[in-house]
Amino acid sequence: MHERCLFCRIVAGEIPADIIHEDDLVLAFRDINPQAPTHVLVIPKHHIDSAADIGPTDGDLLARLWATIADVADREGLSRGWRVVTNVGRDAGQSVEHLHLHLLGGRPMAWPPG
Ligand code: DGP
Repeated sequence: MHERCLFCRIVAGEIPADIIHEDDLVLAFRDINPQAPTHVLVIPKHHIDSAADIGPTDGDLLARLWATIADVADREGLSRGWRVVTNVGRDAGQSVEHLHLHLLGGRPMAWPPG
């Protein structure tokens, strides 16, 4: 755990969140500032700064992250489609330096994203 990391503190239960899935590897909770009717953040429980820091030993974690996303999308009823975004670094608008996948759905989405 990184003591000053917001998402590590959510994992530790120090900051409340609307948690919709938790297992040994990942946590999923609703974004505090939703950009779509469904906006869920899916994160690894252990600290990784961003997708740029995923390594060759993270295969099980990646599988779990994506399986969780598909399960949450199903539970949220996103049968018309959904989008996953992960921001890396300043230009992409990453504001929390703990890897998180945004699951967005429940409305039509434009492409390219802004
Ligand atoms: P990004 O900009 O890609 O780093 O996304 C960070 C997201 O985290 C942003 O959509 C808002 C969300 N967020 C920030 N602080 C909190 C919080 O305390 N609780 C929850 N649930 N979400 C948060």
